Amino acid sequence: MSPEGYRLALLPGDGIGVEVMEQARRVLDSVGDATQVRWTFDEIDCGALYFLEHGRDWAEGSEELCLRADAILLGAIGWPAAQGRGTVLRPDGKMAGWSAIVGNRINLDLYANVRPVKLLPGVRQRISGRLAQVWRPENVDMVFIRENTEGLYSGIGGLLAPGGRGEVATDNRVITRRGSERVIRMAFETARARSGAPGDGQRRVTAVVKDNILHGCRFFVSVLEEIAPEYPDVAYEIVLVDAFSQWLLRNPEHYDVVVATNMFGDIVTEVGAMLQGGLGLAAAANIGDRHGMFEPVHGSAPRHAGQGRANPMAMITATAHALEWLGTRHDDHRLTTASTALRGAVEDVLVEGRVLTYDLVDGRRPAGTTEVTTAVIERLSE
Ligand code: GGG
Repeated sequence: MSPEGYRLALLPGDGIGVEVMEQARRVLDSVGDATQVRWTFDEIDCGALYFLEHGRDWAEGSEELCLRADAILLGAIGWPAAQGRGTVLRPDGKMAGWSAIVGNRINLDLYANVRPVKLLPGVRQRISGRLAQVWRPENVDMVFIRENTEGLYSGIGGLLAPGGRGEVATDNRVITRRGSERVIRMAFETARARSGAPGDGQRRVTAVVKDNILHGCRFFVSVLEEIAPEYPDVAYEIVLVDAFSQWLLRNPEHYDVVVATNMFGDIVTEVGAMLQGGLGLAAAANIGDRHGMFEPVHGSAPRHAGQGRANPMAMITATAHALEWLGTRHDDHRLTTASTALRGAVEDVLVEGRVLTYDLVDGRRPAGTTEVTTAVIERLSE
């Protein structure tokens, strides 16, 4: 923090990322007015569409702006390739806009991707395309901690002998002791610190792996088994990712803190997002020891982009997480209080159920992105 307040790097990215980032900025302005906290925004154009225009992920100096920011907000990165399937790629085979998302995670050592999954009051899950009328599990309240800098997303690999009959594509999976230890430790610490408890009242860390097949997973499990005895008050279990995917839907109340390597974490957290009412509500925090980057779990949603209909609540909740993280880091109660108030304002709008985007209503006119944010800001200022 500088004497002028907090410096935030805003990375809107592509598609609806740009639309929801505008809403985050409105919310931050409102928090600033209410708390006298001063923000300095560095808004950085980036993403796949930026790449198509400029031949690079973002302008020179953007990496430094992220490095010096007190916190980073990210919208969404990625855009479909013009030739149909797949995403726009850079010449090195990485997704266009990579620097802003995976690059930032690696460069800023944002080693944990923390994704809370909580079914909030007033929210129904969408099943077979319709909002559920009957089934509503109680007490869906868990946190996923996904290793964020290595695994299958470390960017090591490529296409060998392209064009020939001997073509081989490889993606190397990197699992290190350091990378594993720090997310596993964070999982146990989170389980210990969390308020509320899973259905059976037992604090628990669930490790999601495929250790019957993969060396990296066996190693991850062995690291967990070394660390677990330091937390005798927290139970732990090791589950195979395939079995976990069905149990998560069958018995979501069982789960408390779930820890996973990078790609498994990416996939199972989207199942988690459905349990909390969809991607419009799911937020993620990329956390390291010195930096934090906060984003909605959803992507750029090209089908919905430019129509002003995207749900801004995931971005707003990510912003609340950023306020909480900043406030805790700088011992600034104005921000932790604002974070709680912001989460409360989102819940109020959900419970009231009048101003909701298309993903949360059936059979009546949905509200737009801006209207929902206005409703949240109004509750915030009450
Ligand atoms: N806001 C999430 C987002 O932009 N996702 C795009 C994406 O491809 N993410 C990969 C990842 O989260 O590892």
